[in-house]
Amino acid sequence: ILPAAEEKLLRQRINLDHTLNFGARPLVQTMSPWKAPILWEGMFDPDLYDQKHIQNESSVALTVFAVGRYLDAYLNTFLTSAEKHFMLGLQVTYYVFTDQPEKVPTIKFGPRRSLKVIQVQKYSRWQDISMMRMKMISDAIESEIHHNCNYIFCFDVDQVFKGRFGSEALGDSVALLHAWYYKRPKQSFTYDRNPKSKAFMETGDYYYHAAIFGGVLEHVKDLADYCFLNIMEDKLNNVEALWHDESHLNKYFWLHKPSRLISPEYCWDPVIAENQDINVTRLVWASKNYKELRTR
Ligand code: 2GW
Ligand code: MN
Repeated sequence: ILPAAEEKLLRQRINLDHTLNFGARPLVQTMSPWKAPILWEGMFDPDLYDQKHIQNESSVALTVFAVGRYLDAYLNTFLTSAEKHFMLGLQVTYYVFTDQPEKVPTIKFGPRRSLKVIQVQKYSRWQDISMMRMKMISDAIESEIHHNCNYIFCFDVDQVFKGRFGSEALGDSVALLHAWYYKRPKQSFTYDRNPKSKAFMETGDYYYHAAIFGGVLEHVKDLADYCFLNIMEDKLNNVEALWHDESHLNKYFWLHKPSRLISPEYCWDPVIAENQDINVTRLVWASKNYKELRTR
């Protein structure tokens, strides 16, 4: 990296976490055993984070895949809602990966917000559509995204923004606590338990949801490369991890602890009745008609 670029990166990593109020949410865990903050509503001053990131010219890439029927089913709502809630005030570039570029909706974007389409092929197995995202994210970081952005967040498309999803979530390496598992005992975590798979793990810290992961480019590229490599090695050995890319992502974050965790307020499933911890829903799972979407 050039000295100027390096200096910029350093400036961008100015840390506001000493301003976090870890006691604001006594009923939930607000810090991991390795001292990474777990972000819950009430712990942070949103304006403080916004000011700092605007001042430091932080720029954010959002990647999302909309392949096959998922484009019509989800992309428009996803993007329209992101325009209302995702990283407002910062420079944002959406990278939409699709097999049907001509069908990407035309949306009126806010200032300093834009969209790029990256054409991808449609794998016939849905497991491959999901897993191959890791390869394409890595390639795009290397070829395009690093020119425009210093942070990246990778999203599933089958979700809708409902509230602020802001700059407090930016960090070196960011993982999401899975809405269904954040309160469950570790034995119930659905890690891959097959010793033949590279994703195999016996124990871990949390169960992370692959619907959102992010961080600075070099960390996310490392994660994507790691997952892709292990997915390919599994293919050579004729095995597939239980939850595909999500199993590999859980293994990666077990070996390389994330520096920042986001609570299920950042990705909630409204089907879950027990929701007393959820003071704000920032993003929710869209309802899914599995039969219609998954049969072909
Ligand atoms: C996926 C499953 C079945 C049929 C189609 C697809 C599909 C997914 C597709 O036809 N087109 C497509 O663009 N996708 C993309 O892959 C899309 O961005 C979608 O959000 C993402 C993951 O698939 P999804 O959302 O149906 O899977 P979930 O919600 O069960 O996700 C969790 O588990 C996955 C692995 O099985 C991934 O790790 C995902 O990140 C997790 O949230
Ligand atoms: Mn999903």
